[in-house]
Amino acid sequence: MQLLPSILFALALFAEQASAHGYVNQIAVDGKWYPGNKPGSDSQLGPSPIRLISDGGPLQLQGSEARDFVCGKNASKAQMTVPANTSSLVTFNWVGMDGASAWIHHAGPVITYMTSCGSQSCDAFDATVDTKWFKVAQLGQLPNDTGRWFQEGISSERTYVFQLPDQLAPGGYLIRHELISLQNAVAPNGIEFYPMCLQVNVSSEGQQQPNTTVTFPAIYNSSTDGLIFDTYTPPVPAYPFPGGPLSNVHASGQGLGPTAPSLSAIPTTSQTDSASDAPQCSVAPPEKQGSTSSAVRSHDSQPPNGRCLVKRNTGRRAAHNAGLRRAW
Ligand SMILES: [Cu+2]
Repeated sequence: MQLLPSILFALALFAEQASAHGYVNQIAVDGKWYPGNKPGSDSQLGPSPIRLISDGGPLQLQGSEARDFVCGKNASKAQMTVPANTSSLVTFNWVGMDGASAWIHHAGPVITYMTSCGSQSCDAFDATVDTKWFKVAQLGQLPNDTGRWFQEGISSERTYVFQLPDQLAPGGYLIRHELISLQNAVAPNGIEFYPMCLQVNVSSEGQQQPNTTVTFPAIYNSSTDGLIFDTYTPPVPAYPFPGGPLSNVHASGQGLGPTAPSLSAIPTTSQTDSASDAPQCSVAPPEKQGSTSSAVRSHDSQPPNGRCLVKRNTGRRAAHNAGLRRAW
């Protein structure tokens, strides 16, 4: 039965032409939201920790600039570097190009890397020159349906949340967060990359150093796993994530979070150091986690009530035991 995949592929192509893709319009650290500026705009919303890109279209293996694979198209350094701790929850909100509609793509992994800004302040750190990134999180197919993806939850206005590695050494970091869309990846050069970068300053007493790093775009070459993949024709195999294995320094948890507040509801940066710092989503205690089954309901319009699918600093073994492991 080959007809169905062909139709789906045709629909995907149509959707591609009719759409304008998207971007991350705001991020949160432990529930404190920070807006980002619209791609190509000139900082109308003011300073942000999100590196500004020039447009929200996809990067492709052929035809895109090498440097754009680092932090997105023509990414420029951001003015803010926001405070975080080890085990902080970092939340990303993806939207369509109008800044209000939902992210449009359903199929493909969500991968997150970090790199130290070294002795430089992150707002001065040029990531385009041989920067070495370690992979802290990756999220792919739903556990019981390899033809469907957690990204579908993002297209249902859920956020993506991960917990910073618990033994991360202190200092400034860039977080490179990337959606990869596979709806056209049945053909060479059909895969789409949407990387973005966020600047954080981590307070920590940890001292773990990553043992595995990659560079962009070098990691994406003709022999890279997962760049040609058919997510339509069953049985869909397990996805071979590109970007190498998870680093020894990796997230303590990850998952889909609740829908983000609208941008207009976010206090301006001058008002942020108040009691409103409480996390947007209360974190499920380990024994009530149920993370996988909650996450599977990613196409529900309502997220699980106030609940992130990650949990607070109980270590990565507990996170794995709680069911997140299958999503790594
Ligand atoms: Cu697209």
